[in-house]
Amino acid sequence: MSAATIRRVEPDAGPALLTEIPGPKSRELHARRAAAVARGVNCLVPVYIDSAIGPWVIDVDGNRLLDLGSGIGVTTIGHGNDRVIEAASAQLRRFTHTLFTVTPYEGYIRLAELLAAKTPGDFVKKTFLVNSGAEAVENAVKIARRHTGRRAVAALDHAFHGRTSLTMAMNHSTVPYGVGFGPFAPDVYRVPNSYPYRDGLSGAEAAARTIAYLEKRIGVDDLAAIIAEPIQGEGGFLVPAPGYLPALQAWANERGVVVIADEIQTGLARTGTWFGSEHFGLVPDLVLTAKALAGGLPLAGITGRAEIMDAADPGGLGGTFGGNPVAVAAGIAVLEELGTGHYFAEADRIGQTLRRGLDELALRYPEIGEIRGHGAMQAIELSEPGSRIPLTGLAAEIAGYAAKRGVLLITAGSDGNVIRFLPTLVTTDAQLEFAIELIGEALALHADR
Ligand code: PLZ
Repeated sequence: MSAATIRRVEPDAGPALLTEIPGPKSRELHARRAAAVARGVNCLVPVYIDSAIGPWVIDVDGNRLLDLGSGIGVTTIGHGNDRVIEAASAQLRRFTHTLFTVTPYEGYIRLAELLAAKTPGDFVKKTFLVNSGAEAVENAVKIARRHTGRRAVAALDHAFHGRTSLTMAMNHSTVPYGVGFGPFAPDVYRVPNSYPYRDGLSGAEAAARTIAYLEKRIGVDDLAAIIAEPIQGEGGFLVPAPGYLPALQAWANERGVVVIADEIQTGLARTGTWFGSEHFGLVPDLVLTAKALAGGLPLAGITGRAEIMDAADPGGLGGTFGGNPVAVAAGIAVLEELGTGHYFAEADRIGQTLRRGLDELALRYPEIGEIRGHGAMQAIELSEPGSRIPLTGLAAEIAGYAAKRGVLLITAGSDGNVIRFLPTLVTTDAQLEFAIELIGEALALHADR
């Protein structure tokens, strides 16, 4: 089925399967992949994609699947958004590369202006553009170190910040992200986070615990920055207790420690606001964007207080492809599209629909320990009934069941026991309800066993 045909399907339509999942053509490609692609590159769903539009991906066997992961939160405004396609195509025809640090172009400046306007905080901001989330984290750390003259960086338990040498050392889970890849970057410390479902602490209590670690294990004199995802993504959509993030911020602000918000998964309308920080009253010094920023083209940004961003000397920041003109054109189009406003309401609607359906499911299945999130970033944590012990395996089982029925769901959680929803903001209620029904069926099958 072509993208043009898909555009005409009824808005509330469900998946349309022509073959079993994965189909014969996908299976053939999967065999070729095994021979050609490195084993360390994982594959969650061995379904090979031919085209994508709105909330749909269409595979090489002609199956139309509902994409509730958006490539881990990237195609937030939907696959194949017209404004993004037109902007990127036009730029593709004008020029594809000059290197902003050699001969610059306006788009980079325009995107920097837009990011300064939309990120939290009413102060003068500047931006630096790179290619990936991990690269944004790396550069935020570089800038914070140069600004403070201090060396240590604190990341939170259950954090995920990337796969480069520095960011690998910042992740909670060394398995699988770091195993065998050491030695790890020094001066990176992990400190306790706020995980209300498991620690039962209030925001103030959790912050006091984190601060005690910062003061004792690192020492303020050496601490350049603390980095936090407002809602921890790969860690399982951990929503911190109210007051936790502002308390950390207040502590850091008083001591000249740079506060970095990793908004790579939470940013850009995903949670119903421009940035996840807004739900928690967090005003970071530096905000990191990637994923949804350019609607699928590789682009990431570090945006923050001008005096911090300007700490690096001319030539200290750069990279061949950072702020690529085509990606930047797409980025501007995404921000303009989000500026139309209706996406924020859609994220709220999606959150409410998911909550309603999942709450109902939780009444029937005690394995659903907690439902949490904001807007179109929701998750369920699966625990042994009657306890908070992670139920490993079931999340993958549910995702596998849903995939066979044409719904792509992704898992998360340091223990792999979380199902996360990151739907495109053009997903309808009926489509979400269908997905929840499938989760119910998978849970019923599990209970029967
Ligand atoms: N910070 C909060 O979620 C990327 C990882 C996919 P890159 N998360 C998806 C995988 O298997 O590697 C992520 C994130 C947060 C940083 C990153 C890293 O962003 O663009 O993947 O480098």
